[in-house]
Amino acid sequence: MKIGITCYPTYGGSGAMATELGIALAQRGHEVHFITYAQPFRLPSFLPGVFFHEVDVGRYPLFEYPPYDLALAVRMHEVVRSHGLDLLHVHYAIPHATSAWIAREMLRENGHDVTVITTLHGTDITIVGQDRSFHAITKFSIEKSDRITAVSQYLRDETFFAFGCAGCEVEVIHNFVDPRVYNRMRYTPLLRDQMAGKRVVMHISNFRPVKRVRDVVRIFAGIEQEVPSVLVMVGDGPERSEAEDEARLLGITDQMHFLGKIDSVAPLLASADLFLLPSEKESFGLSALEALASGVPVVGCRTGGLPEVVRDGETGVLRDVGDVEAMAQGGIALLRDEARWQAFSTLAARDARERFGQDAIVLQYEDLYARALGAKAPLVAPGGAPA
Ligand code: GMT
Repeated sequence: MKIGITCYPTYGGSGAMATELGIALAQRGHEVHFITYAQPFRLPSFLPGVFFHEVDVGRYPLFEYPPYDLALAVRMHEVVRSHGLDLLHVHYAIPHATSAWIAREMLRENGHDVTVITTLHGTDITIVGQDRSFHAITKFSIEKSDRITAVSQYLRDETFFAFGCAGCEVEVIHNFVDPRVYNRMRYTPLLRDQMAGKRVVMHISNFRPVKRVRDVVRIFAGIEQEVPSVLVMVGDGPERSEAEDEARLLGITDQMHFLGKIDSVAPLLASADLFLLPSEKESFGLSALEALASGVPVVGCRTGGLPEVVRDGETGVLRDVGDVEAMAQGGIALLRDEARWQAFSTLAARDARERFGQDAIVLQYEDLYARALGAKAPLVAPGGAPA
């Protein structure tokens, strides 16, 4: 198949997932075209079967807000025509599903067609899409997609709750992880070796308010009082200074390390003993899955889609949002009991592979593509002949 993929190419779980999917599809013999404003961060410079088409928004003094969504639609239209794409798979509804709809309408004007598949990732439904400025266009664009998927059952339910989407089918296809990459046996635990016998607690995110990074620091402060440990913060974003403030306030700056943005986190996770993800709401929590696959138990909140990923009491500890004390206690209990930690770690890696292994989930996407293409009636030109 010839597949166009559009996603946010900079840091973030939806872009990471879309890129890994594209790479896996190319390895399975498909031709994959990324159409976006920058090369996706997880995409190496060259891979057989993978192509990148940059969207140029252009600049014009009149445009205070250059219309990216229109430039994207035009590029999609162009790439579908010039490369004969079968489908456009867009990740994150806004504005990608809208641009894909425009591109498809433009194609239809000329007797062509393309199948549009939208994967909902999280805040496109739970936050941005529910903003008054975007609600109607999000609902419209979802409903106009040929197929819709959501990365968790929770997100599927939220989509119906927030948008109604009468007559829509939303299939759950979970995020996935490549167990060949996320495997602690594969890497030398360099980070741990530097920490002088202390346990390594880790957080990876884009440091947005939804991640509650102050809670990350508070949970760690509780753990650190009982178990000699360090907190490694990976990523960057608007709330980083909040985390630094909290660390200063609690007097634990020396035990914290901010590594900034790092593309390849699997070698770091191989050094971690505990992963903290106390977000307000995660539709899935891809970073938690990557931690679990690396044999790192997760401490987080029992909201959103995280309980679909982390098994409370078996592969991690889930408590109420904001209950930093309970999350710290859960972490301490695990770090103090080596046999228990080992049991959680082993099951985490196994469960992640069994339920969210890349190969099986990529097959689910392939199956969806085949069904979506099979369901399309061939276009009929005005004279009755196929277009
Ligand atoms: O929705 C977002 O906040 C952005 C998105 C991203 O690009 O990072 O994150 C969402 O998609 C990920 C991949 O499917 C999920 O693992 C994250 O849980 C989800 N984020 C939220 O729901 C906050």
